[in-house]
Amino acid sequence: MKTLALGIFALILATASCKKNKSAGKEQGEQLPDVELKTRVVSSSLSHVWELIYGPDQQLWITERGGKISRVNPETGAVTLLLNVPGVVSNGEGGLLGMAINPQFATNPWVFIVYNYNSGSGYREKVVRYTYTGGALNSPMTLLDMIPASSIHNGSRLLVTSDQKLLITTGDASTAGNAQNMTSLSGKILRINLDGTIPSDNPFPDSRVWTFGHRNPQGLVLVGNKLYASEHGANSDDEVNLIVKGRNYGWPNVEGFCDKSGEQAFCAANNVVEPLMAWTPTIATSGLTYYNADLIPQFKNSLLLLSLKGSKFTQLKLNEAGDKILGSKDFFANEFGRLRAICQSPDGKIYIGSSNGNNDKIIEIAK
Ligand SMILES: [Ca+2]
Ligand SMILES: [Ca+2]
Repeated sequence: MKTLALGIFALILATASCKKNKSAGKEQGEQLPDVELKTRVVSSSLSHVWELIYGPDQQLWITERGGKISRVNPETGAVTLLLNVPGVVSNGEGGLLGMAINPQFATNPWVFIVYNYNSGSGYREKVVRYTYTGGALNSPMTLLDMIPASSIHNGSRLLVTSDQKLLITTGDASTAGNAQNMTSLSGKILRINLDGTIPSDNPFPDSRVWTFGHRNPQGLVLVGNKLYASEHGANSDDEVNLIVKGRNYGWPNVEGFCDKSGEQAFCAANNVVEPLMAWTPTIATSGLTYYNADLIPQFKNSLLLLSLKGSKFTQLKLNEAGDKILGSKDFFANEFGRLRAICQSPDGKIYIGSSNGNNDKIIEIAK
């Protein structure tokens, strides 16, 4: 009798543990092993580092939300101001936000930025292309303007693909319903040509929309032909998504997975894509990159994700196919405050930028 009772008890324990692991696997992933990392403060006394790019000139190119674009020497930390972008209006989370450099910089030295401004009809967002000549940013050309903006939820991560298209994330600009409105530029991932025109192979005719149903995506990275984005949830469900052309990502009808009864009906009717991973409580997911360098072997084939509220750096190990997150591991929790911008050098060093608003830093991470 005693043996039977013990056996049943063990079975219950095993079932409970199995269930727990399954749920943890879906929401947070399995715990990955720890990695010893070295950090070095490259620069400090910055303010809200929003974008950080390892440039073709081996310098770090950064934006600060107040309006400055600078180049930072990754060895000495010396900061050289390139441009105080005219017309930038900082309001809450708005200001000078994302930046991208043309991967074909030697042919066309274009630098793309996205920022908030005051239009005649209110606070808006625009995407502008500059040309880097003679050590300066010249010839601004507006590619897209009048994107709805707000003091919150302005999206604004930029990415130029190898086939010379510009991807732009936009937030819902605090009008949640616009994320499902195909005529609004809000709550979308947009795709345009590098002169601002609409590519002929976009999923919806004469539309810049690539995907929709996003709340506030602030991380974007392309790995081969797979595009990943991070986005902020409301009171639950921050997400990392695999972005598929023309698809609906659910907001505001669906938060995170299609797991509530109202959500399930909407998901079935609208072919909603569920996230690869969701975080509740929220951590305010932001900058996202992909790591596959030899310098830190444990990070190979991983997404690296920063968070603002979570104030940490999270490794998300991908499966071989890149369509599942196998596990996660947090680093630097509360060590540098809110973290938003991330990039890496060709030799595998990682750079992150903080966004506290006071004495913000660029930190180099190596092994
Ligand atoms: Ca979603
Ligand atoms: Ca849900």
